[in-house]
Amino acid sequence: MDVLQDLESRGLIHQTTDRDGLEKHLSENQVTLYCGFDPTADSLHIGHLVPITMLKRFQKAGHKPIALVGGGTGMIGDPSGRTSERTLNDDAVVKGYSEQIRQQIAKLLNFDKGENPVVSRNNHDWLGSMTVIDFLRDAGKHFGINYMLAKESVSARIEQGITFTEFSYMILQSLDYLKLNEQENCTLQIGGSDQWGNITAGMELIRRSREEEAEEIKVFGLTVPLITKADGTKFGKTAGGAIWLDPEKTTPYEFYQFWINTDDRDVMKFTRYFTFLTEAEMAEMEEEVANHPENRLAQKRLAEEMTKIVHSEAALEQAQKISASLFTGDLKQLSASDIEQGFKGVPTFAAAKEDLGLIDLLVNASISPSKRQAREDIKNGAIYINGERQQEMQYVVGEQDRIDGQFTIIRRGKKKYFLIRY
Ligand code: 545
Repeated sequence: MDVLQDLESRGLIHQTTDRDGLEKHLSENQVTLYCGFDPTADSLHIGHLVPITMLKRFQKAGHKPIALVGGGTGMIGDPSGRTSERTLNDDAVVKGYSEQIRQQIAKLLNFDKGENPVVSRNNHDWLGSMTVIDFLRDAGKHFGINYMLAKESVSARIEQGITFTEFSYMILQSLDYLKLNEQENCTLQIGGSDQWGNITAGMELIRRSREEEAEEIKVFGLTVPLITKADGTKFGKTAGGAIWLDPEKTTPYEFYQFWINTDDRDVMKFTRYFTFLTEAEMAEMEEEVANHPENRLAQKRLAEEMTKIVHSEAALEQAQKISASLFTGDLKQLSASDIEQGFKGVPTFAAAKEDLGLIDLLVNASISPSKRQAREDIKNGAIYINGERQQEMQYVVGEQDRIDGQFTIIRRGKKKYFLIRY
């Protein structure tokens, strides 16, 4: 199966320019393609995984992907898909984010490894030193104002307002495509559906500025769909915010749990979008969802694949261990690092490493509202220390209850957890 057919069967193609021409182009050539990422934050989130894995799919099919970090464009701000003007980030902030984003993509795509490695470029290298005279003479002359006004990214903002800065953004992205086309024979740009206008603008600039050249220049664009969910809510957002790829912002356990919680109606779609599983493997999963949805095997498989791709085998094992412990309530084998991940966001009480009566601890840590209630809770068997019920009224919480010397986990009732941190 050729790469476009694979992408199509996975539902990964939203739009392409000249579909038949692109198919031919990809079957006859080793194609250099690129996707750009602006450093607007210090981390990518799971929404960015589709275009990133897309670069990998092309690489696996023998083509040559470029991951472009927008160190230059990130200084300006893409109006595409946004209803209001962005605030500009400082030079140093953009530089810092660029490096963080580059490293993140490097980890996912193994830069410079193998026969047709993914390579990275930073458009600050050419946009940063371009003079305003060159910009207006060489690039600006190829862009009619009517053409620019008709672009969705601009027309959608006319009422709200758009500055000349953001209005000009499409020219910068177009210059990148021209640059990569001239210097590296890049002939395909990919991106999310919000990037269609910028991608086609770049193709237009290439055609116009290289029209005198003998051979006919063929360039293409391809966009991936926006990810939607069956229940209509936004993909990739939870009550706690975005699901980041940075393990410091979203722990591998939280990341794993996010995929575990996928709706039955979405699980196969996401598996097709995000993983590299084969048709046969996915057919098996699909049967599981249809016949034994209660086992959630498809969700488990998706969560496993994604945690391995984004984090590591070791991170996956840890996430599974934490999940199993929390499910069974058996918390004894958890390490301090497991607890740190698994109990992020749980009410935490800082205590000194001293013996303390259980009743006092429950009140001090606001686990029970009063001493009377604390006694009641203990008597009723509602209090668990590190997963074990404690019904002794005079129990003293001490050294033996400190996991790795750092934590005691208290549970009140069925699933209200509290953390004592020493
Ligand atoms: C810059 C210069 C180019 C080509 C592309 C660009 C970037 C492009 C853009 N893309 C988005 C983006 O988001 C921030 C990521 C890092 C925190 O704004 N103008 O940079 C997203 N992109 C991936 C997909 C996207 C898009 O990186 O294309 O659709 C999201 O899925 O929004 O020469």
